[in-house]
Amino acid sequence: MIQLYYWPTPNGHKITLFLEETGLPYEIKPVNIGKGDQFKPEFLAFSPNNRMPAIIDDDPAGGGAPIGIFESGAILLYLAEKTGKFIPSDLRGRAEVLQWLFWQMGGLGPMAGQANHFAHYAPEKLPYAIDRYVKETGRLFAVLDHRLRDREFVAGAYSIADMASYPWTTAYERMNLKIEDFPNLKRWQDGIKARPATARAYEKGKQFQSMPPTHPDARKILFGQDAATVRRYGA
Ligand SMILES: N[C@@H](CCC(=O)N[C@@H](CS)C(=O)NCC(=O)O)C(=O)O
Repeated sequence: MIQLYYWPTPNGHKITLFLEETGLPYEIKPVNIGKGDQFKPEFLAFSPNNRMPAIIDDDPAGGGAPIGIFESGAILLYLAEKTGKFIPSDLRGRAEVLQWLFWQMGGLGPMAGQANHFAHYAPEKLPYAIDRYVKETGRLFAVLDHRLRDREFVAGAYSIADMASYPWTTAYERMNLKIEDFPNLKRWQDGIKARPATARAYEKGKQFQSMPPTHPDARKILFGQDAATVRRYGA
């Protein structure tokens, strides 16, 4: 059984997309990030970055002690290797998927996250920051759109590279982007949205109610973190 430490955000959705596609048994352990569950010692013990998603696999290949994993890209890769699904086994196919997975982890996710932050959550509207991150997110959307001009999915068949990127493209309006400017991306998005596993994954998230990140209590927890926050772990 996979214990999934989860909250319904784009990074959380990546993992339920995978688990619903494969039917691998899992149990959701909610991590209400607006209330500070990411700082609970039992969570930090295997997810030291105080971010979700994270998993514990009680039944790792070859037996032995349960394995805990944090970072959504590492989790997707671990689960793909565990099941032999959504990543090709040949050298070239695997390299294609991995480069697009890492592209999402190092680029699209962080940039879209900052675009959203400065457009909606920053206490001051900082034109330079908004412009910088919206432009970069738009550039990354265009890279994905161009990639999808002559293929159905990002890298061969539907894979963990698609699952990583999809949740970061659906909230394009919050990044001040127009989906009509990215027609190939839109076609790809529509195809993923129509998959029954995608519907199930997003449905799973609806049972968890988030306090808006703009609520003063949530804002303090989510946007007030610094080095001292980490040094307090285990105190
Ligand atoms: N690189 C990490 C990022 C995870 C991340 O940023 N998670 C957010 C929600 S999407 C979180 O847990 N935030 C809690 C916090 O900021 O304290 C991953 O891909 O797993």
